[in-house]
This record gives sequence, structure tokens and C-alpha cells, in this order.
Amino acid sequence: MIDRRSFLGSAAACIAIPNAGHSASNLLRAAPGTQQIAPDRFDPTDLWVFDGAMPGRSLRARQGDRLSITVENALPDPTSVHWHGLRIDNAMDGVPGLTQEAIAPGDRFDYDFALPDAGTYWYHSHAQSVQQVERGLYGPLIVEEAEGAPDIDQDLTLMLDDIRLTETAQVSDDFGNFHDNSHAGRFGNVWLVNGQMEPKYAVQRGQRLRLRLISAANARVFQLGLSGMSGHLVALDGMPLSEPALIQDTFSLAPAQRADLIVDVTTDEAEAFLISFERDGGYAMASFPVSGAKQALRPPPAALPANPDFPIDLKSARTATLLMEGGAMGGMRSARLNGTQLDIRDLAQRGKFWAFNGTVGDMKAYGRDTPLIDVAQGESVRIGLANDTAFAHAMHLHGMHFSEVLADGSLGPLRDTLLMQRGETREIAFNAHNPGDWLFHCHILGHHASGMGTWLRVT
Ligand SMILES: [Cu+2]
Repeated sequence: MIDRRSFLGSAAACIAIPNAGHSASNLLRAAPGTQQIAPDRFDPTDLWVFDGAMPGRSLRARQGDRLSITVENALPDPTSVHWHGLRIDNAMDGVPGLTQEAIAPGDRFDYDFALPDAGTYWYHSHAQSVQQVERGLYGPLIVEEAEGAPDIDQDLTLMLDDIRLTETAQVSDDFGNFHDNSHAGRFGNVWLVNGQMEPKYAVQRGQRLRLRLISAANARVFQLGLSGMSGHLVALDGMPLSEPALIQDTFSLAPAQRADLIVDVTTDEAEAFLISFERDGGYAMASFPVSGAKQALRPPPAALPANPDFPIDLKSARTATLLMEGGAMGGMRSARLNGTQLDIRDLAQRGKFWAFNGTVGDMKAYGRDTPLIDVAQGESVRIGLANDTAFAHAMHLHGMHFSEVLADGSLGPLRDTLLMQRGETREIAFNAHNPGDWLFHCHILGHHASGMGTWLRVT
């Protein structure tokens, strides 16, 4: 494995790989590609990418538009694309076995959907995702506000990832190994922002930046902080906060989560930083060379304009519970797989380590014939979640955003991915406004692949 410090010591050797940016083309091609991730003394890394780069090209549209994208599969394996966080037509959600058949090598699939919400979203492979997302099949999807966009000087999308490279800077091909899947998932040894090690973004003193942070990591929960910039958190998982929240400390970003920040460049130093805190200290994930004269402080930003609201009625809500079990150091003795009760050793032999409500796997293919809950469109739903495992999980609901029901009975901010720490019990609620069969799964990709998924039905 590559030693990270040796990388950091030669960070100046990084090659900037520009994103393709805005393009009129509606063809998105998934294909093998190469990219210089490691310093120049290493070979380029073989990846699987959308439109030739990791991240894939930034898809930008305006709230209220439709997006029409034809995905062409030039990979050796079947694939699909999930448009993460969009309140999308179910048939366009990109989940093989639930909303579509996987796109076979050489085939195409036409995605076409409305964009009701402004915000920071992303797209990624939803087939063999432990492998395909790790190899690079992801990109940003930015929906600009129809009106009331914030007054900023730079709008920067930063896709965070950690990738596991071998000593020859190739993607380690131990995808979905039993140790990763039964523990905390696949962690990388090289930290990336927009496919580069510590990329640099030039800024001016006093500039106001919108930082759109997106985690494309398989499993790592980033603990992030800012140096030389200060400001507010204005949106989570694409959805505006009703009030901007002052950033006073570090904050976490779990797999698939997004955070929109509006920050001002306040430092007197020559550089500002986005920092990832790890056990042994803080490391620069991206740096921001600063120039220009000192500027007066600006007033705090206003809240972003709200997206369409689907009110939650806690009193009349239908309820369900989800018991999360399994994994290493967990207490699970047995679970159902394909209709058969198997003990933990038999499950492990089949590469399955986790269960929801006693059943392994997310869909009918695993014998989960019935949804977690079956509700009418417009009903409110409350789901109690109990994490009876020794690991954290990032629970992602497709098709709708939810709020956490907080201890005092109030509702937290809208999210599509909730980080559940070990041993925690939490409750979420949402208005089931979007008809279809929707996946609800752990976004630690190895956990999903080895059992942590279910689905729910809205009719
Ligand atoms: Cu998990």
C-alpha cells in the first residue's frame, strides 16, 4: 500500500485534471479510463469513469428544468445510474431489480426526469457499487435556484473520496472482501477532492464562496473543518436549512451526504484549507491560495430559498420499525436469506453479514417479498431505527427526503442520508408524496451488498 505521508510530501507533483464542465451533450458514457491520481513517479490509475474523468462531468441545470441523459454502458459489466437525492420519478431512480434492469454492456438507457428542487446532488453507479463507485463512476449534479440564488463570488463543488490504491497506484481489486463487508466497509488510503490529491483553488481575500461538499466515499465518515475561512452551513443533502448555522467546529460528512457552506475568506495567511481530521491529526484535503487586500467583514448570508414543502403530520403517521443487526462483534445468531433461516456461519459463507428485521438483502431477489411499509401517497410515515451493531451506518432513503424526529418531538432538517452511530436508536419521518417502490439502505456500500437494505412502497 502507498504510504500517505510520502504522497503528502510530494503533493506539488499533483496534476490538475479539469472537469469537462457544462456541456450540451445529453450522452453520458460509462467506460474504462485512466487518470493521474498519484504523483508523477507513479503510472496513471486505471478507473471506470463517466465521460472520461473521475468525477464525471458536472451536470448543471436549473430548478424546474427537465434533465434528459442517455447513459451508454461501455464497461465490461452491467451498470445503472442513481440520481442521488432527487425526488425523482420512480422509473428513473436507477436501482437494478427494483426500478429497472441493469444496463448491459453495449446497451443504453434513457433517463429523463423533472428537477423540482434546487441543491447539491450527485449521480453514481447503483450496480456492483462497492466496485463501480470505488473505480470512479460518480459525478456531481447541481440544480441552481430558479430565483433567490445567494450572492457569492465563487461556486465550488468539492467531491470528497478516499480510494484504496496498491503500491503501483492501481485500484486495489479486493472489492467486497469479507473483512471490509463485516466491519466498517472499504476505506481508502489516498484522499481525493475532485479526483485529485489536495487540489488548489485560487481565492481572493474577502471573497464569499459557496462550497458544495459531496461525499462519494465507500465507507469513510469524514470529519471536516475549515482553516482561513469562516461562515455558515446553509443546506444538508441538497435541502436548504431554514436558518444558516454558524460553523464553529468540525462537522461530519458520511458516505453520500452533502453539505453546502457559504464562507468568507478571512485569513491573513497565504492559504486557506479544507481539512480532514483523522486519528493522528488534520490533513489538507483541498487548499485555497489567497491573494488580495484585507476586506471588511460581510453580514451573514440569508437562508437559501426553500424547496417545495411536503408537510409531515406526526400524529396521523403510519409507523414501522427497523432493527439493524449483524456484522463483526454483533449479536446476530441467524437471519433469513431467500426464505431460509440460516445461522451466522452459513450466512458468512455466502458473503452476508447484516440483516434488517431478521432478513438479509434489499429486495425480492433475496426473498424480501414485502416492503418495510406500504402506504398511500401523501400519508406521513414514521420509522424507528435501532442500530444493534458495533458499527455506524449511513441510512439512505430513495425518492423522498425525511426529517429526524428529535427528542423534544420537533423535526430536524430534511435529509436523504442519516448517520446512525453504533447502538443508537433514532426516528425519522416523512411525507410519502412520491409514488413507487423505494430503496432504503445503508450507503456504506459493502454493508448494503452484504445485507443492509430494504424497500418501501408508496401507491
Ligand atoms: Cu452500514
